[in-house]
Amino acid sequence: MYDVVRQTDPEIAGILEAELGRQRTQLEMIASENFTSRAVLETMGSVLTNKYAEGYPGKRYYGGCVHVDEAEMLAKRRACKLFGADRAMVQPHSGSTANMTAYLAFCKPGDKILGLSLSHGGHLTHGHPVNFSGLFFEAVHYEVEPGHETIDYDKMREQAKRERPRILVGGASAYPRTWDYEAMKSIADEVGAVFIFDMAHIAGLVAGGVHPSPVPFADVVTSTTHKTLRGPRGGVIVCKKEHLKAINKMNFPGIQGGPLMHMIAAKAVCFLECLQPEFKTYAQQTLDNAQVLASALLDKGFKLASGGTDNHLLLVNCKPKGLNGKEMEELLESVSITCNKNTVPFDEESPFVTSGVRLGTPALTTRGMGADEMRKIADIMDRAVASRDDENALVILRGEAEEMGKAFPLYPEF
Ligand code: DSN
Repeated sequence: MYDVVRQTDPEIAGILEAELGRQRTQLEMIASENFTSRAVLETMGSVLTNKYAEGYPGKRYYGGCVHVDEAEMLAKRRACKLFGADRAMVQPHSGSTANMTAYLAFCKPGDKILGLSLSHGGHLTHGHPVNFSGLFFEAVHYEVEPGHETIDYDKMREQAKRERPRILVGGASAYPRTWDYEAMKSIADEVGAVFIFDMAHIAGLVAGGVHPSPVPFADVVTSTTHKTLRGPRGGVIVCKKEHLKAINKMNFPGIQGGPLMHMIAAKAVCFLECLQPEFKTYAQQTLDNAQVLASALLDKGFKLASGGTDNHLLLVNCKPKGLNGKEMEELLESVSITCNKNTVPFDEESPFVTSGVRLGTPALTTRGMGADEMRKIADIMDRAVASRDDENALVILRGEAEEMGKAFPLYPEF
């Protein structure tokens, strides 16, 4: 593997080999990560990277766009089919630029946006003060409720009526529950706001038909393509027909320059894969695995934000086990389980320490793992916590985790 790179740049080839080894060895439980197919990888590494194509299919600022036009049209058509959407725009380089495009298509700098607070599971681009969304706009936030740690839509309505935001944003990076899209649309309508839903985390579950879809309700839906969708790193927007013109214009020339045509073609491959019956099975298994993992962790005395999950991720409050999130992340890495520290609702620790970790099942489900492996992971976590000061015990647990990984080879043909 990487023979050509090795001839040109042995240092980078070494890094590629090492990262492939790490991905094969550790149990990947970062909820936003996944493993793409070889077809997606091959398309990303294709000659389409050489092409400039500012503009949109049929209306470019460069010649020679006949083939990239076909790729972009395929990606757009497939995204619409996959999500039952009127229109799709597949050029966003990332979820962040997709959100920036969506906001600026409807808002002017200084306008008000209302989204879920980052510390309650939201995302940086939903109005955090250090992000463009908090710098450009006047951002206000809703939160989850103490106790059940879910969103109260009556409170959201009251807040929206008080604040009169121009945009109501839904979606999250660490919220394990489903959303009431209908309530959010009626709140947005009542206060004259645009309803934008960022489904980056749950898009694959939505595509697989195992999670309710925001598409019939939201004016605009943004997403990344590399999380549960299992595609290339990038963004996508689907929207009602009447909004496409504003979305197109804001993405280019408003925000981005030349589209990444190799990534757009890889998005087309991803959407085709997601349209296959096997993807429904994958999405269901991702959900089932999260359920099994949640109940196995609860049985072992772990505390989960909101008491469980309706999607692919779990937010574990580590404090009852005597650790903070940073310590738990490090402990799990020492037994070859990769996850990320994460604030839990009403966290008293800083974002660099946190009280929790976020665990997700998409990547391990791609490797073929199921209920037995989820129970085994809960067991390894429990034993790791119990023997966290015993280096020998941790070495044994790391061996168990890595053995489990070996039974589900990753990119065996490389
Ligand atoms: N960084 C992503 C996540 O981990 O959820 C969101 O953009």
